[in-house]
Amino acid sequence: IIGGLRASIESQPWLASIFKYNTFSCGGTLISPCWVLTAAHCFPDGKRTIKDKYSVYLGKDATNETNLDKEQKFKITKLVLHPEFNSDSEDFNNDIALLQIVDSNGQCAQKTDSVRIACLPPPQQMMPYGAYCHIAGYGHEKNDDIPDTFRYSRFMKETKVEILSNIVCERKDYYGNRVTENQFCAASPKWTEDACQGDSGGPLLCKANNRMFLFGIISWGEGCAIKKKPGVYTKVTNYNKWIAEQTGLHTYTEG
Ligand code: 4AZ
Repeated sequence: IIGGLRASIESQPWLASIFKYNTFSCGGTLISPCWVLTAAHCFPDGKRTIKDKYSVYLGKDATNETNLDKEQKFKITKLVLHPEFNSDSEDFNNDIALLQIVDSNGQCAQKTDSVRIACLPPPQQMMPYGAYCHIAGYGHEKNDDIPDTFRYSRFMKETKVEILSNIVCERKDYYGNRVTENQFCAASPKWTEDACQGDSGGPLLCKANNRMFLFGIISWGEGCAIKKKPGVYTKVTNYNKWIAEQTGLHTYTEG
């Protein structure tokens, strides 16, 4: 996360961290005790992914620290990549994946102060264009091109970005036709706050009907915190049906 502040996991208790072998690779969001929503591009081997390579953690303040009182560790029992995600296309359309998780005792996530579920928006919920929404992750804090894990913040950070209309984001000086109807863009007015490398897969949450909902999955962008190059997010409201079909979860409009 560029800009923003360090925060403790209790302020984003749905934030998951995905590790490949023992290296942090992506963020994710807990949407039910047994399911984490993330980005399909976090699994570059696609259907040939070896699930045993991966671990999923919840309740972590920092990716390089272990706090057994707070964190919960899982393996992936099922990896569902969106069937129309194509890592070869440069727009990253359908950059969405579901992970079914289980711990070494055969249990899913347990609700604590540091581990909690994020709500999916109800069906037909409108995108809150113009609203400020929260993003969180353990990714880069500075915009540089060195793809080096040491540049990850390691600490969880969060910040606020404004949801842009697709009309603005599809302008030639923004991303043109590289942004699809399954995506939206978000940025800060002074281009000082953004998601960055290592944040992808993680959440963008907005208030709607006085409650916070998961509207976006951090997906891609040209660099980070660059003028007219906003962060691009997977539009979760386009996938309600797919998520329900894959997980058997329902999204509620009340409660
Ligand atoms: C990445 O590489 C990435 N500025 C994620 C988000 C953004 C850029 C890159 C948005 O994971």
